[in-house]
Amino acid sequence: MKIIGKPIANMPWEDRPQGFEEIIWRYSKNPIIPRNLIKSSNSIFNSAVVPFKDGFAGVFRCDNRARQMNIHRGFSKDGLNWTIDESPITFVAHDFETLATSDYKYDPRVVEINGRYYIQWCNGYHGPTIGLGYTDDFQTFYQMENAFLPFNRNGVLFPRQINSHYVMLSRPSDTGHTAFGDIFLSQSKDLIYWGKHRFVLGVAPFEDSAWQCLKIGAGPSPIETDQGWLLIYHGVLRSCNGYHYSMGAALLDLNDPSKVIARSQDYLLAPYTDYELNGDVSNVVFPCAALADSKTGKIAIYYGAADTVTGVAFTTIDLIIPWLLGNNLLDKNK
Ligand code: BMA
Repeated sequence: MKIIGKPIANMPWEDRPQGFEEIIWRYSKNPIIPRNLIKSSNSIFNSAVVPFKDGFAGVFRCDNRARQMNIHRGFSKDGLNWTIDESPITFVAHDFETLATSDYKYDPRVVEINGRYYIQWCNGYHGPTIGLGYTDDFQTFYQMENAFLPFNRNGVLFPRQINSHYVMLSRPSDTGHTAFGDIFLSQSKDLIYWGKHRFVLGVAPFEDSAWQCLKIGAGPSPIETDQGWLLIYHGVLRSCNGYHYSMGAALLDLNDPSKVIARSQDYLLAPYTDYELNGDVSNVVFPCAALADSKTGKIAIYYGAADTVTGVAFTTIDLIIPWLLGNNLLDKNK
């Protein structure tokens, strides 16, 4: 099984602990980013990273001590130790027509497409919708038009065009703590006008897979593999004590990613550790980025924990794909 894409020279990594049988394991020094890494922050979580030059760059969700939500730039040599700017990213308008307003920005994703780094985030514009911007150098950042009307969250671009279209996943929602939500796909020739909307993945029946029965949303930019697009996503369970956020995986058709080949019945990772169980919002793991090394098949998933800190978990393509195909919810429903 193969990851299709560039090799990552200094891939962040830690071997699976001896005797540990699970297909995913947390970094032993988690959380890699404490809530107060910068002076102004209340919490740093749900953040995205990308290989950049001889190391890594990232866009981090930093909620400040007025509990305003914004996104900040960061750099790292090894993908594990980060420096993050004290001030939020300032965007300039992509063109004179662009409406570059944001009441807030949160839950960023970053993906490189043909040498340009595209940032997607939840943008406050008369309610949450999908903000879109780009940078070529992580110095100057441009904001484009919002991709969709409010209300929408979890906008996630694929790392290349498919059939000559940019492709974005999103999760139409409402103004608040949306108690519903499925994943849709939209296409664009120019990253401005979006259409050809298709349903991709819905919530699962409670009795089959309760961790993803209330709402779901795409996580990192999908990883291209020889088996299909590997999508890591979050799913939500409503318990008697509030929402629980876990992560799972799906495999989408390479040529038509609205077609689902497999989705995991079991969760991949759920809140187990203290920093996932306890924080500003308890019981949350929320993936927003993955580094995938085509040379070794190693995958590092970056996720927000309890809406407070950021952690990393590791797996490999040879572990996750067989697990997914052997644990396919779609087979159970045949
Ligand atoms: C979602 C988003 C995420 C957050 C999660 C858990 O609706 O707001 O940013 O991590 O809730 O609170």
